[in-house]
Amino acid sequence: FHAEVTAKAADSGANASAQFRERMADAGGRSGVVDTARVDFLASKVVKSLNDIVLEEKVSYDEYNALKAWLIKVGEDGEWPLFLDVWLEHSVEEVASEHREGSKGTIEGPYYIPNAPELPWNGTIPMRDGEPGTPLVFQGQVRAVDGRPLGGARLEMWHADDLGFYSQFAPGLPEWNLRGTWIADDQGRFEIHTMRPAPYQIPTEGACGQLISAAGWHAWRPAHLHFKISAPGHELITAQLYFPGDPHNDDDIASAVKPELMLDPRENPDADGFIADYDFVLDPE
Ligand code: MBD
Ligand code: FE
Repeated sequence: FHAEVTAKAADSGANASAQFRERMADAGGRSGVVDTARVDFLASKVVKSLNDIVLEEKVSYDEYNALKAWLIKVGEDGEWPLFLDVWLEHSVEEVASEHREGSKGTIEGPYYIPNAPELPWNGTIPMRDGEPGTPLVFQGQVRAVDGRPLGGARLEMWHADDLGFYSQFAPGLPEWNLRGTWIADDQGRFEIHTMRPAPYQIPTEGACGQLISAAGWHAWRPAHLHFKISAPGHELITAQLYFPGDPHNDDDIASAVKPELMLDPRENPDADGFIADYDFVLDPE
């Protein structure tokens, strides 16, 4: 069993490379969207920062070769999406959402898949018979910044199972396990039935795991639900929501937790498990 789990974890990072390539190809290949002057400016700045570190910290040939070997391995293991989304995306997201008045968002991470099965406003997420975990009802409303309910808003949600595995990135799970698209009712309301996710460790068997253990870091993210919320004429929000009391809310390896993204779940009076309420407010486009 342990060997099987190890193989799954190692695959998760690698599959993210193939998925990313596919999505970029579907988008018509977004290369060439950054103009020459900007590439010159940014690439020069990156190269200079690296050179400054070498000179300031007197980096040795052993250290330089360790870096070279590691960078080669990141590509071989297919872990560039994992590396970038864990250690860089949070800053990109910060810049991209600076202007927003509506709900806070956070990073997408490497495991989003578009076009998850559509469900009614109060549908149950695709899951296995006997899916492990504690049931969770997640409900709320999608509104515009002026308070208007956004009837028919789309909520895409995806999350890991109780062992920390995402469908389509770890083998052995049904294609759309714990992934769905809900269409809000005419008042923008939704009621999502799922399982409460568990804390999550990023794959430790590949290059990212090698860096984490070489640096004496940890690989944990707090338990989280991923979302994309959209409505015509409004800016799409990519978000994650978290659970109070998680041991990794304060030291998420991906630096993606914000206080505004904390749920306040309560025991469900009508059924097993928990209920959590949360509203999403979308900016106009
Ligand atoms: C995840 O599940 C995740 O959400 C992020 C941001 C990085 C790695 C794995
Ligand atoms: Fe995640």
